[in-house]
Amino acid sequence: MTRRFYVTTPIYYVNGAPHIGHAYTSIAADVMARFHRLAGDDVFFLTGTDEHGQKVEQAAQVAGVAPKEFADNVSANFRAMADAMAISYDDFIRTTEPRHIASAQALWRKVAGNGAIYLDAYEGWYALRDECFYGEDELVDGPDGKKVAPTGAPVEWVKEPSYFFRLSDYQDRLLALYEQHPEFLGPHGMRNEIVSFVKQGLRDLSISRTSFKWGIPVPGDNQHVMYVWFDALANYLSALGYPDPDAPRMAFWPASLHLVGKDIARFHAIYWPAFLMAAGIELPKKVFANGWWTIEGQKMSKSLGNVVDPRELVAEFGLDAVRFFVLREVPFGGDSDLSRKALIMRNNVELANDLGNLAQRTLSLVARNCGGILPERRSLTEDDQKLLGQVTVLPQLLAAQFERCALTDALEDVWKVIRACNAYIDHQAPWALRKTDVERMADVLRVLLDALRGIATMLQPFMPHSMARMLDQLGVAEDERTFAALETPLPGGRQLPPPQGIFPRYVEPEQV
Ligand code: ME8
Repeated sequence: MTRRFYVTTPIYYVNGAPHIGHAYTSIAADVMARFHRLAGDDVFFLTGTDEHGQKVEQAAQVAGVAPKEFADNVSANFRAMADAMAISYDDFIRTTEPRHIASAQALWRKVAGNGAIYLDAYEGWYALRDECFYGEDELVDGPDGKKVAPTGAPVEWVKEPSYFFRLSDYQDRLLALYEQHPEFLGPHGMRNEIVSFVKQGLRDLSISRTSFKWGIPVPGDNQHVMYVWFDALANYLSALGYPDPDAPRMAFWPASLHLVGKDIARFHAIYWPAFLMAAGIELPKKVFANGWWTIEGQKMSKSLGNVVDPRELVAEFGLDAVRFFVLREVPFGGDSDLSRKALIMRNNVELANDLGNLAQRTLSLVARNCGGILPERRSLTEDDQKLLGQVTVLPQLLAAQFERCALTDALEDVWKVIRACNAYIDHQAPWALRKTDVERMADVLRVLLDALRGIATMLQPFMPHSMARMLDQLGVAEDERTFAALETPLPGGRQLPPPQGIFPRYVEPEQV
């Protein structure tokens, strides 16, 4: 039976331009989506933009345009960024779309119908930058002696009528969820953080605002717009066609994985399951939080002028080198630093040298000594079997790594095989066999070509364009690129195209 895999990115606020942080989560989600497609699963991959709320309203005001027009422009920019990064989303949801508005309102009615919403008045701290309410006890001292949010965001005292969600009723059920399903929330450190936060006690949550208008009207009370997080989280259901039970995409619910940044784990691991419990809707299988990027050791910020547009990096280094770097540099889930030096090093050592050279050496030997024809697979020596054995287990090994969102470990597993191939080619020395034993030379090259096919197949989710080129050069047809297809060796005798370098070494312009 085909398994379904539904993966989401956060929907990004349209208050500013997309940067490498947004691209990061989207790339990781894309790698997961592509991996599951190649594994034969039925995949639905959702991304989009979060367009309501006071933060967006204010950004539009500053720009001097109407919020919808402002949102249209920035949302288009996010979509262009996703396209430039080869994000293979199946749908791009915008929270200003009628389908989303209707769906978020239906979710509200359902939660309210089950008695989990009541009208009262909110009085307390609100951080606009985080679009988040904070308790007095959560505030910390800011640089100028003023209290700020734990994230450093300024807070203001808000007092207005508000609908409340009975979050406090869900404390025990949430704790039971984390306890019974340890896989629901990762990485481990984040899980501990959320568990101890919930254990401290949950207050009911203000879920509507009256002091501004840029939001989805609360059903039955036009004075209120929904709190932007109630609106935003509903996107994961609205894109599937909720509340229509016959909408074909509803079969993808519950989501397999909500990939988010660590800044918004709280909303996804506490509020979202509580809203769903209140609505009587099945819970997502997993929420995983990625770590935070700094730039050359510094926090990314407009005032420091160090905000990196991923498209600029792509123009300089190439798309796949950037996709590879962000997932390779630091174990997925941890914080990472984007430094030019590290990016160039990864590109030159691991892509150009370890993998690119291996392919180039093998393919040029085949071109020069075998007429560019894929040799037959014949009997294998112990060394051959050992190497190919390492390749054969890759799909299974990587499936287990992906299951725990260990994307960096998955890359390391592939790199172990690449290093083994490099040791094998040096040890077997097919260039020397050319003079002494042509048949053995062909066998060695065939083993290397098979290993490279396995490697390139498994790396497709990470580096789709360059691995497609590598598979072209290895004579692997489009329909032979799934993980299952690896079980069938290619027939010998295929004419391979002339080899071409895939990963150029990067040389700093001043050194040229
Ligand atoms: O929070 N490092 O949107 P947002 C790593 N609209 N990831 C980063 C990053 C960085 N420096 N900066 C941003 C919102 N991100 C809400 C989400 S979902 C229902 C609503 C990534 O535009 C990371 O995934 O502030 C983070 O969670 C997300 O962008 C925040 O995007």
